[in-house]
Amino acid sequence: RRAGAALIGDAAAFARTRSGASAPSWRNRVTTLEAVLGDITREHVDAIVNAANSSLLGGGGVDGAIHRAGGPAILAECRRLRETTLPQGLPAGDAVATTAGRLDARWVIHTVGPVHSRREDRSATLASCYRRSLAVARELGAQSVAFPAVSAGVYGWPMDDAARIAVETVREELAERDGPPTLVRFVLFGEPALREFQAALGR
Ligand code: AR6
Repeated sequence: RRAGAALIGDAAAFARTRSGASAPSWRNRVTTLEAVLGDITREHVDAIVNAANSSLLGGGGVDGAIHRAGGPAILAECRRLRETTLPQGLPAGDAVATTAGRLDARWVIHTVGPVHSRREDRSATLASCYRRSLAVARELGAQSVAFPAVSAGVYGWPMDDAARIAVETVREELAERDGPPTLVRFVLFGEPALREFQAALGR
């Protein structure tokens, strides 16, 4: 279940440590990035990312599973967000946190992926989902974050492309700054999705 792990961040410091130099505090400066097979609602992490829609009021796929498993407290907070700061809903590419209800996590970070289009390149919006979700996670102080394959279900994104954008964006974002999160885990439904994320992690 832990296949596909890769270390990023201060990889050079990590390599130096492994090759026998004195042990600096590289652990604080390295984030583990991994892809696993599973149901994201069963993850024990600080923040679980939800592939929501702009309404924030629930749906199918991973969104439906998160609301079912987490219970009504999540929807209640989403409704409050709609009544207060997000009357128009959450735009594609943005992210916002709520309680995780009964999930074994502290927060759910809701992000809205773009619907895939063959006519228009919306990859910047998909990348923004990962960037904004990590920014929200960092503001909360989340040490560990689990992502699903945003936009790769109902929203129609080809899995290879979705995986490449996810991995490249998270890598870039983590390399740009120190500190948490120290674990980013992609939790995938099915072997084909896992294979694409592992391939992207290996590049
Ligand atoms: N754990 C991990 N991955 C899952 C789970 C789960 N429990 N359930 C599904 N997936 P989707 P989208 C995978 O459709 O494409 C909703 O109705 C799934 O196999 O959930 O961003 C929202 O309300 C796929 O690989 O999200 C929106 O209206 C990936 O998660 C719309 O769908 C994403 O599939 C968002 O569509």
